[in-house]
Amino acid sequence: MQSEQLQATDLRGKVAMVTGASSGIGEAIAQELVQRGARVALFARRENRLQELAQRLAGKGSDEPLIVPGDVSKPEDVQNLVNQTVQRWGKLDIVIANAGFGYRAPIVDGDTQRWKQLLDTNVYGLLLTLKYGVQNLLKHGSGHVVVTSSIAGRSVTAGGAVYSGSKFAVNAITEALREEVGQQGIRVTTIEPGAVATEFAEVAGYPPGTIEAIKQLEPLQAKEIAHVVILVLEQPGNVDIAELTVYPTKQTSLSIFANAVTH
Ligand code: NJP
Repeated sequence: MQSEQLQATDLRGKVAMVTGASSGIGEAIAQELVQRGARVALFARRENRLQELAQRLAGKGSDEPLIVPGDVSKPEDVQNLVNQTVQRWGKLDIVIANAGFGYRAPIVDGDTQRWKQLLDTNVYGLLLTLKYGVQNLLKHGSGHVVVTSSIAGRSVTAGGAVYSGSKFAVNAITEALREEVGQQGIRVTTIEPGAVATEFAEVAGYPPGTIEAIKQLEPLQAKEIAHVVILVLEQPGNVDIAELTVYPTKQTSLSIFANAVTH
């Protein structure tokens, strides 16, 4: 029997915006996209890190990346990202909503400023990215949204109320979006990674014991998550991988985080 050739999505010439592109998973996704010929707008607060990445990517793809510094929790910054991307390349095909950070503490000890900053970034910032990004995808009746959630969006341990709570919200928001725009040809995917070796643990302020425990798990590399994202994006246009959980093989639960409190 002759096997039919599947029509993979070609990323060459696609226009993508990546939030949280200044390090870790977002940086790795941007890199993989550029190497496959996509045109990529890089967004995060640390402009110097975006410039360093753009320099490293120079000559590797079809076009130089666009650098748009900004804070994902500010509507005007996210609108600026979308506007600049569309102005430069005339369209938007792929939204990678990835900016986020972690925090752990029992609720009664919680730092209310950190709570607010985390929810503003992980939840409100995601909503802004989806609102302004997807408005543009809808104009063309096609496109793909990939959201970085977490295994912490599927289960919770003591100390994880706010981070897990934010990622449960991310999963709900992303699923609602899929139901809202699927009929209009827009694919929506939630990626839920386990531990990934990025700046995440340091930014979250995990204690040394937790950082060591993560190392023992042989955490995923950012590039490995980026490869999963590429796999999802390259599916034929009628295939939407809605949700993917990706663990380091040795991570079988969230228990290593149970006693971790941000310092
Ligand atoms: O962490 P990191 P990851 N406005 O710290 C940006 C999820 N995740 O790559 O603004 C705009 O290397 C920040 O940029 P900057 C996690 O929840 C991770 O691991 O310059 N951007 C940087 O580029 C998050 O959603 C693990 O500081 C803002 C990026 O976000 C995603 O993966 C496990 C921003 C963070 O890069 C990427 O995190 C898991 C703002 N207000 C889920 N605030 C893991 N690593 O183990 C932050 O399950 N950024």
